[in-house]
Amino acid sequence: MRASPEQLAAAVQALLKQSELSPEDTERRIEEAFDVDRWRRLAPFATIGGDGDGDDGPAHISDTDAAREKRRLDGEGYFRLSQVFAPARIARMRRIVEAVRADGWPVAFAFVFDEFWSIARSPQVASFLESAVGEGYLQNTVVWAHWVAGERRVAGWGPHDDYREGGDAFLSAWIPLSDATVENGCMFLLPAGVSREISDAIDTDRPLSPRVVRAALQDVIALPAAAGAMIGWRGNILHWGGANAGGAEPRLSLAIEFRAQDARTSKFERPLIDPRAPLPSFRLRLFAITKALREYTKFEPLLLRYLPLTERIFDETSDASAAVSNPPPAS
Ligand SMILES: O=C(O)CCC(=O)C(=O)O
Repeated sequence: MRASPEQLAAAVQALLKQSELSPEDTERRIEEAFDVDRWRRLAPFATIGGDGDGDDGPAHISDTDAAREKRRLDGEGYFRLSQVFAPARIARMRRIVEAVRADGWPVAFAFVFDEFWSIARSPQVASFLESAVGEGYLQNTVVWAHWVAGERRVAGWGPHDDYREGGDAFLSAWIPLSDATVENGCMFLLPAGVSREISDAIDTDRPLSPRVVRAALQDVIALPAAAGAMIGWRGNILHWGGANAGGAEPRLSLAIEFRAQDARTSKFERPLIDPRAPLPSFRLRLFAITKALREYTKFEPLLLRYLPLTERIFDETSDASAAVSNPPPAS
């Protein structure tokens, strides 16, 4: 007899529950998560409480590239900039992710380190972001680090959009820390215009006509991006991480989001931070990480293993979020 989909789903839930961290491990990790010196020892080549820039040299975007990609963003809803960040910086950030993972943490904990908050602050990157989101733009506290294992069929996140009604007041930036190739699951997307119809159909479970499916398949854009590039999209763009077709290298990347100064913001993305101010406090970083961990079990169910840990750190750091006063009006 075959198991029904419901039985399979229940079995998966039970297995996930069994793999949850034990209460003892949860307590130990909570203590470790708040221990700044422990993080510093884990990645002595990185900083917490510095500027995260080291002596790697600033990021670089030529005027020509910036103008071309701003046009692409305006027309198609996405941009792709190659060779933006200094290779030494990207290598350091990759080592941070590897160290965090090797110590048994979800890789999003890489965001305890300065490097992950300062990456988009150098003048030419800031200038591109300003052209895309407007003067006085802000960063929200939706952050993520991706590790897609180098094994056949392992895939990045499934198709979704980040903020459908965000318009020009929203921009996601995605920075590969290893080469993201068509073979190991680079990002794919549907350009503006096509995305909306498909996203609405996915949300409402509505079948699409073969004509729409055929057209959409031909419109898919693959975004291979070498380590140190920066790509991104508006909130209404349907995008996804591809499936690994047999590449042995894991795919590592990070994602951050930017908002227009006067944008109406959702509770999930608050508080917003000013990219011209000092880097966010350590507690606010833990808040942002655990806020994302709670939400993104929908993309990465294995994160359920950390749920008790996540909830506790999230609760204990909510004061850090409340301490940030946000200029944008609440929705
Ligand atoms: O890296 C991935 O697989 C998905 C990234 C993504 O969709 C996002 O950060 O919004």
